[in-house]
Amino acid sequence: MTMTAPDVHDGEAMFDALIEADGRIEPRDWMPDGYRRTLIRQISQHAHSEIIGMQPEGAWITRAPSLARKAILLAKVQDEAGHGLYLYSAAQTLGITRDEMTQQLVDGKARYSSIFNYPAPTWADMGAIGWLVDGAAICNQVPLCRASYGPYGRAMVRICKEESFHQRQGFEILLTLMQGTEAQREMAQDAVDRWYWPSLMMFGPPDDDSPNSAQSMAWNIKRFSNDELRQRFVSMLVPQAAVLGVTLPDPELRFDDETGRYETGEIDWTEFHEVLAGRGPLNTTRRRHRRDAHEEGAWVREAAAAYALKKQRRTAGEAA
Ligand code: BYC
Repeated sequence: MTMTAPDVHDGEAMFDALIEADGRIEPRDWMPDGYRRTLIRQISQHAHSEIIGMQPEGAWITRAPSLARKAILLAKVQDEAGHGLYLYSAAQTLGITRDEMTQQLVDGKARYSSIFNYPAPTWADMGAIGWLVDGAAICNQVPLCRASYGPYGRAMVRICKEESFHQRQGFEILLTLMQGTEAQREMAQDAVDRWYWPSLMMFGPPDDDSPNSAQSMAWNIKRFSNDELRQRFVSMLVPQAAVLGVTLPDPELRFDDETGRYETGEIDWTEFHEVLAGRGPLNTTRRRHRRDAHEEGAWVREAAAAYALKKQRRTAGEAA
């Protein structure tokens, strides 16, 4: 029997059929180069966002107002490290190494979410980050559990469960502050005022200015457009803001009975593009901090690699 090499066209037909049937693509399956590149871009950016996203909250662990608050915040930041690791692992199945991705981040060649370039000067920022930033993350990420690439979709399932705990802890911080003194209520409102608009920008540019959306939706990576998800997020926020007693800082925000949608004021896309271009309030600080931590942690990676090698040799010696 003669064996023939698998034909690229068979792989392509199989890929197309799987996408058409809303099936899952796995690491060893044939996939178009563009699909692989898109996933590496999105998953690595997502991983970097989780890792850089640890910084604003990490800085509050020692300043949390009680032991219980400290333990909760610590657990949340550890979850984010875990999310980064699942996502780096998912991206590695596509043929890029973790070292390459980290290098791209510290060299300023890789993106991470715009939201993490803003400062977190008060304890209320921990509440606003949880409520708004993790809230936006859930809206964006729940549909990603159904992303066509298996390792990404599966990683997202656990991430989303943890994100929903994060969102609730942020809501609870704000609720406690809003039931406190006048100064605490002002601090909560101020944090909401600062994080609201940047959280809307997390969903990416408007649909008519989103170069990647159409192809990513055709490949079942993205399930909804940037504007659709932003709209879902605003619909979720309005009743929650009423329970909290905070005002969303958009005087033009209103529900349109005809379209059944919330209309928001104009988002400042110039600010978004400035942040993406590296000129946000804290881009340099965030990236420098990550680079320093990477350099200072080199000895830990070397020690772990030496230990793994020693263990491997010992096991091989025992087996011989
Ligand atoms: N920030 O064509 P588009 C978290 C870029 S972490 C920066 O619409 P796409 C958390 C975009 O990359 C959650 N860049 O792109 C962690 C593209 O540039 P390139 C993070 C942005 O990919 C710790 C260009 O703009 N979540 O929750 O179809 C503590 C054009 O955009 C942003 C994810 O990463 C932005 N906001 O859609 C607390 C979700 N928006 O790459 C919380 C996964 C757009 O062509 N990612 N750009 O140079 C996605 O769902 C999609 O990548 C996006 C963008 C919706 C973000």
